[in-house]
Amino acid sequence: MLQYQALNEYRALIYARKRRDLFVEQSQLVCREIGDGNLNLVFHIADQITGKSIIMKQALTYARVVGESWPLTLDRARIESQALLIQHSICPGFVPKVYHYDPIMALTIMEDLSSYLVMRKGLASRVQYPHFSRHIGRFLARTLFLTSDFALPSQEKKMRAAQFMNPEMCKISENLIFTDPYFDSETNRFNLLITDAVIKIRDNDQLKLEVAKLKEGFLTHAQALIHGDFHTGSIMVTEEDTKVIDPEFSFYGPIGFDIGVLVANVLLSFASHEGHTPDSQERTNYQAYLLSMIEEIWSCFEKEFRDLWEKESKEQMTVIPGYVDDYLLQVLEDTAGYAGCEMMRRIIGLAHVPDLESVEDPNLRAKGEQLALSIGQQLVLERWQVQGINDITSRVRQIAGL
Ligand code: SR1
Ligand code: MG
Repeated sequence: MLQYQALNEYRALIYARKRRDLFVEQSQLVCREIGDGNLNLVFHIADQITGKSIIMKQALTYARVVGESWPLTLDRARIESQALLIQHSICPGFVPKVYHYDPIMALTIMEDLSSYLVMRKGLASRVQYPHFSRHIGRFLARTLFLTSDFALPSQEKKMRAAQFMNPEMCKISENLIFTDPYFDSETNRFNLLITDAVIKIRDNDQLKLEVAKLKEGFLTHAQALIHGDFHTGSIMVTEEDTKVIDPEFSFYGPIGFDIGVLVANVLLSFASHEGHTPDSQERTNYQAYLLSMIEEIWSCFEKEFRDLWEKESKEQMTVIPGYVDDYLLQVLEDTAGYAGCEMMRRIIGLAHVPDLESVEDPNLRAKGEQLALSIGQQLVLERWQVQGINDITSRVRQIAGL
């Protein structure tokens, strides 16, 4: 194709059929558009004869969730395919394989993960994943440490940061996470039953000052190539396996942002069980599991990160006693702060999470939403007191009355 054109199922099928590296001439392809995200088209294409299948993801020129009135850069498809390649080289098996990238069509063909479940859905059904925390802690440590100044020569790191300048996608996060929720912005929407809580947040100057500081860190702290949208809808799981998808928001940003967004989304699931799981024993058991998951993610991340610091560091200053402890404490503070921001914006901003949206009874939903807002505020305000991951989880227990 010489010119960008948005695909439909028929055109996607024709495109795939031409790729002889993927499908043979006799293949009988079927194609379904399966995208349910906020931004892109996602086609599942399978050969009925061999059973071989692929995913074809195409960026639209606008945000799908809003429509053509919200134009959006096609460059996000390049960012995503290049980030996937880097993540694959650093942490093989933890991201889908990329088979083909077409810059003109803003399209990536990648491994089909249909046998995996979106993590968010698994958590909604109270599934426990025995290997998940270890996998994701390792993924975070490796992708973040090995793209940082500690592992890359100074010039190469700066070239990478330039390669992953992602201004339009960053601007979305700057607005939707760190700005709009704190003003009467027209993009906001929320359950009217929590209006009082929303007004209190907008009137809380101390909270807004802390959010402003976190926003500044997001804007300026180019620590590592972060995923940039590391919620539980960006992770696919089986009982045995974990894959991270969708790094179209990737850029050089603060390490604690990725960990914080993940922690927030586990906590949003925690809050949603106030509405989804009426049996209190069942609810508290699963909520306790979610908190232990957060503790394990952090401890696996920390262990692997310290290991890499010791064995893979190319930065001379990393031998200074106490540096790694100091660095990880700052990452933990950021994790708490960014988790708090992500929790609040998912309740009162534009982009909500299905975990809570699917609670039909507005009163029950409000209960979960209020809990999420309380946790979010405390994480932002009290992040300076956090010394270890247990300080975060015990605070959540206290707020939830567990
Ligand atoms: C218009 S985009 C809204 C949200 O969807 C993405 O997944 C990001 O989380 C973004 O903030
Ligand atoms: Mg996404």
